Amino acid sequence: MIRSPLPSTLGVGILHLGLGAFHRAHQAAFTQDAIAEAGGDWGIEAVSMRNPALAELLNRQNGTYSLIERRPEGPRILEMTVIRKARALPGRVQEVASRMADPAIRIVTVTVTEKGYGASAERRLNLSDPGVAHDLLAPDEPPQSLAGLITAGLAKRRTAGLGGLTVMSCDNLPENGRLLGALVSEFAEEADPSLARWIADTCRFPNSMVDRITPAATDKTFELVESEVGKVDRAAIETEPFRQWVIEDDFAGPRPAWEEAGALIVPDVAAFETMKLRLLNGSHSLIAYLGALSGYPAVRDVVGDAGRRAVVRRHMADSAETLYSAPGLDPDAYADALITRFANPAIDHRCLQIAMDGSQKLPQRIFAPARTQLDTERGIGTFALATAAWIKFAGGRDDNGRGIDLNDPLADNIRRALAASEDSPAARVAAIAGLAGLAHHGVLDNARFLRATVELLSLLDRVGARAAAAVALNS
Ligand code: CS2
Repeated sequence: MIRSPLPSTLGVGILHLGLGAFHRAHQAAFTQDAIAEAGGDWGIEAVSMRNPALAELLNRQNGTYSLIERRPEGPRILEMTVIRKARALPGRVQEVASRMADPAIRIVTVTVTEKGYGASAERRLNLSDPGVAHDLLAPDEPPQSLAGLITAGLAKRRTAGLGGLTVMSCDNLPENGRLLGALVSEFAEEADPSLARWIADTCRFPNSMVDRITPAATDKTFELVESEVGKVDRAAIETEPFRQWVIEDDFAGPRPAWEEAGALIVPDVAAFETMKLRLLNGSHSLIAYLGALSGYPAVRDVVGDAGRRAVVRRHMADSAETLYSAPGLDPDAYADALITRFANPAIDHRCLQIAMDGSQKLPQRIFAPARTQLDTERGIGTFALATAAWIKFAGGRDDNGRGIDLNDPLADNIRRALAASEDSPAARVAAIAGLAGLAHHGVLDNARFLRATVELLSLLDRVGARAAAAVALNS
């Protein structure tokens, strides 16, 4: 195990919301390395949004955990000590909000996944989100939505007479910082217009592109740490060696020297972000649905199959056509490197993990680039395949008739819509196209896209994912 180089006296400078595996493998690792290189009291206080047991577990370990980098030639285990304290949000919302009024805290980072934002298809507060609805209807009760929590924290900061904060989204959403800033501003405007003005004047919401493939920890993760490090660590996680962080240079105050840890601090992240969302995440979703339908457990199994790998590579090539060029970006080399990362034999990234929350992921991963392909009259085959495979997956049965448990915030509406359309592929596609809250960018209103999706869905029904993928490749 590689020991942490951080001093035990390290102070806290960052409040992080969302203590999942991804944060512990990504921002925590960059921040630990940045402090090791350049110093600064940038320890992290991390908030578990739903899981108090995880916060308790980490606190029992003084915030330390093992990070396993799964390299094809063998694992490397790092001791992580950058998280100085963990907190649990449930039942302690005001306490967490108050942490934003600590002068030592200069940055709030956020990883709450796509659905955690409570945003509508129009990127405004989603009034059908129970947390958002609660906060708007009961402004005197502790907030339940992300925007409500951040607004409450910023209100306390203003009352304490402190300067503004940098609030940085690290989720896989287009213009993630702009989105979070807009939601907070909309919320603050409702609560107190003068607060909204203070936020606009003093706080910053930079966009950032984050990347590190991080499967959920399993018993194998814990067994490896126990045998290599000699202690039980149920907060251990594993990740790939690769990592990338591109951050918009827009801060309200100081920040860690993340560039010393390899992050890129740039004026505009859009080109990096679009490439990553469409090539990596878009392909991930395609792989996840094809894999889950034909019973492949993990991403590496799907790209290990030559036929399916060819479909995925084609999807990357077609997605690359939708990007605008920027200095330093090479989508072709990026795509080749992605295939190698996906095939990493040491990473067991479950298709079902990626397949969840499709209604929140497909808009930016599949529908937005498909829109560009339609507008420029280019190939849409693999985009329609991903859409059809998602619809088939959402129907709840794989190619061998085994049940699939749909995990999606719109699951009830999706199930209802599909149940009403019986077995007809055209009716199922139409039902999904009509789903309230699905940001399909007009793609599911387009005759050419609909035709291709219906055709592929009926192929998936008749011959399964393997044969349908071969047809899409040759279309
Ligand atoms: C994945 C991402 O679960 C998913 O939807 O596509 O978590 C992906 O592994 C990361 O964005 C990689 O950086």
